[in-house]
Amino acid sequence: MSSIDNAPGDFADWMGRIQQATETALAALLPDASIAPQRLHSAMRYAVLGGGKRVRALLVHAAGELVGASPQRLDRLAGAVEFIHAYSLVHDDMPCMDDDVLRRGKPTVHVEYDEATALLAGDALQTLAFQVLAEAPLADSLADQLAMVGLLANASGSRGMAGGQAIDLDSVGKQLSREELEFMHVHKTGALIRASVLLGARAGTPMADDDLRRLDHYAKLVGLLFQVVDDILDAVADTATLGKTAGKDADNDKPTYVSLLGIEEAHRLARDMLADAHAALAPFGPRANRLGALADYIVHRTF
Ligand code: GRG
Repeated sequence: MSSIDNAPGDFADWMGRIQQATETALAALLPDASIAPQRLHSAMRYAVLGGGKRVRALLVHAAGELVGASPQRLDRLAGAVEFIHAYSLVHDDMPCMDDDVLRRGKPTVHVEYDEATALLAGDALQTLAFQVLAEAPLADSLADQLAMVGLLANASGSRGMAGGQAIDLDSVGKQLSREELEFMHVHKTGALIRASVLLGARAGTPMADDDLRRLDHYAKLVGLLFQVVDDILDAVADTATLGKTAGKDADNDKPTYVSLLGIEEAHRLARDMLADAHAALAPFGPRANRLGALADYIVHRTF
């Protein structure tokens, strides 16, 4: 890796390139809106394209670059993860869950289309993610590729994101302990972020067990860190900046890191976790600079 790869400007360039490559890959992997059923395909494209920070895709690529994985494999893996993420946002915004009208600065899918279409678009995006994992070689052996499918399924299902969402829905109006709050967020938000890192890391030269453990530690920290920062942003940022309704957690009486710890302590927790994430990457040296810069980005983002 050249020294220029360590410059902050280089990270911004890299991020822009990966975001663009992700957009292109997602557009190609999605069914065309002219194919029947047009309304459903149009809603799927609306849910996925033209918005989002693509944090999960960036994590797939940064971890994949660490193990020399090909961009083609990483684009596909990033696409699968972003499809799962988009499905979760579509369903989360529906009246039966968070009941929100704004996402990524535009009307939510059930508002722009209708509830039944939003439900189906989320369903179809979820299955498309697994189709994408099944239809091209993404690892050096079928066993390794099957492990990737299992990893994403586990991170998305009742023992991962969907399970975390169930706990979240059940926690409204309740006082959670710090451990309970962490358990909820590790599942709801952390599981898919962790899976993004691990999928990228499995797409190239196999890692030594110790390295994989360190990377997994980083991935868990970043997953939780993402949510701590999300809680802070929900409390302090405005709707226009976030592109989604601000202050929803307090309005809905949801337990968050801010409601539990207060804003100052939540900031301190984020700083401590960021330092731990960098420490977990330290043994990799400059090879892990992108992952380190992504952790910084997750903490310092404004939306
Ligand atoms: C419906 C099964 C199911 C799960 C929903 C992820 C989730 C679970 C709900 C989303 C609600 C939410 C605001 C969660 C907090 C963290 C989070 C996932 C924020 C949105 O992710 P970003 O900021 O979104 O990466 P963009 O738009 O940038 O992709």
